[in-house]
Parts: sequence; C-alpha cells; structure tokens
Amino acid sequence: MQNTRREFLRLAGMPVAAAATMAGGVSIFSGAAQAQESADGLGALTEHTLPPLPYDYNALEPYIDEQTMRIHHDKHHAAYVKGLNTAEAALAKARAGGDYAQIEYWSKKCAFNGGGHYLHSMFWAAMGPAGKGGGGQPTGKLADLITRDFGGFDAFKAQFSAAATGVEGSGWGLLHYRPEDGRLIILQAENQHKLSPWGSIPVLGIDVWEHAYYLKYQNNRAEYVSQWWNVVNWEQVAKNVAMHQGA
Ligand code: MN3
Repeated sequence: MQNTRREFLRLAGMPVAAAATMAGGVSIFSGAAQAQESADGLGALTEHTLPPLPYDYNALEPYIDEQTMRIHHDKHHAAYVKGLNTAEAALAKARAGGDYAQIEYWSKKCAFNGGGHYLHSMFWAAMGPAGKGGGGQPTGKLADLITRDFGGFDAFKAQFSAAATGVEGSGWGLLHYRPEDGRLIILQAENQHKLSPWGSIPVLGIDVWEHAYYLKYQNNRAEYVSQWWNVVNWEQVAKNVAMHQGA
C-alpha cells in the first residue's frame, strides 16, 4: 500500500546512498543525517540513520542490563528511524501526487517517530559507564545553572525523578533548556512527543517506557529511575545545554 522510502528515492532518481551523507557540526546525533535535494524538486529529503552506541551494550551494567540495551537500541530505536524515514518519504510522495488523504496519519507518524529518534539519540549519548563518564554530579556552569533554576542538585534530582516516575503510561522524564529566558525546566513526555511546550529543547531524558527497564526492574519504575542516576553523563548534558545557549 505504501511506497517504501527506497522505492521513492529510486523514483526520484536519487541513489539511496547519496542521501546518507554524514554531516559534521554540533549535534546530539553521532552520525547526523543531512538533507539532500531531490532530483525532481519535491524538496529536500533526509535519510535518518541509527547512531551507534558510544559504548558497549554491557557498559551500563549493573544499572541497565545488556539484553535491554541490545533490544532497546537495535530494535526499538531502529524502528523509530525506519518509521521516520517512511513517514517523510510518504509526505514527499503526497506532494508529488497532490494527494493529502493520509496527511493526518503521516504527520502523526513524523511526530511520534521523529520524537523517538531524537530522544533515544540523546538518551544513549547522555549515559556512560558508572565511574567512567557516568554518575556523580554536574560541575561548573551546569551545576550553577541547576542550582539557580531548581535551588540545588538534590531538589532538581527529586523533581526530575518524580516527573519520570510519574509519567502516565509510556514516556519520558525530560530536562529542557528554554532559550527564551535561558533556564532549565523539567517536563514529562507521553509516548515520544506529547506534553512538550514549544520553544524549549530536551538536553537530558530518561526513557520510562517499560521496554527500557522491565527485564531487570519489572514493574518497579521508581527503582530504575533511582539507579539510572549512576550512569548519567553530565559532561554530555553540559554540552547539550551549551550547544543551545550558543556558547
Ligand atoms: Mn525507548
């Protein structure tokens, strides 16, 4: 029923490999995709790719188990990448044909899968092996910002943990940077994308979908959230904030 992205790209006269060019620059994505002009003027297309984990699958043990990491990265995140590519190709195809009968469906797929791709990419990068890049507390400017905006690290941690643990159903606990006033705010997201205001950008997130913790923690989400702090890579979080501060 749906043309696959590969079919679309072939129809557009562009080799798939040409769309997978790696981009440089600052990004949460270790191998950021770059939009390519399509041959027939339908607009730029991006071949989104699954970024590799920046550490081994078992590197976050004992706090996050190897099997969970394998399934989560290789299956779940990969599915969001594929879903995003499919949705964006479908919208290009709709433009080509002037057929917008499925516009609501594909627009929703873009938000869900695009949210999933972004948040998981950020999630992997903002973790690290305990004691070797993961855990501890933020330092420097990020520590100062957290103290200013939340009253201290412990207060920040308590609010963030409560937000993450309290997500209804599947979703995320998130720390956003808001350029408008230059401060950090804590939010929840349902699924991969709901409940976020415009104008603020995720800089740290914990995935609280059951697939992120159920094998090891079963229904004890609060325990998973509590142990997750041992693998937070604060250096990466500081980079994420600085990137959006224009620093
Ligand atoms: Mn997930």
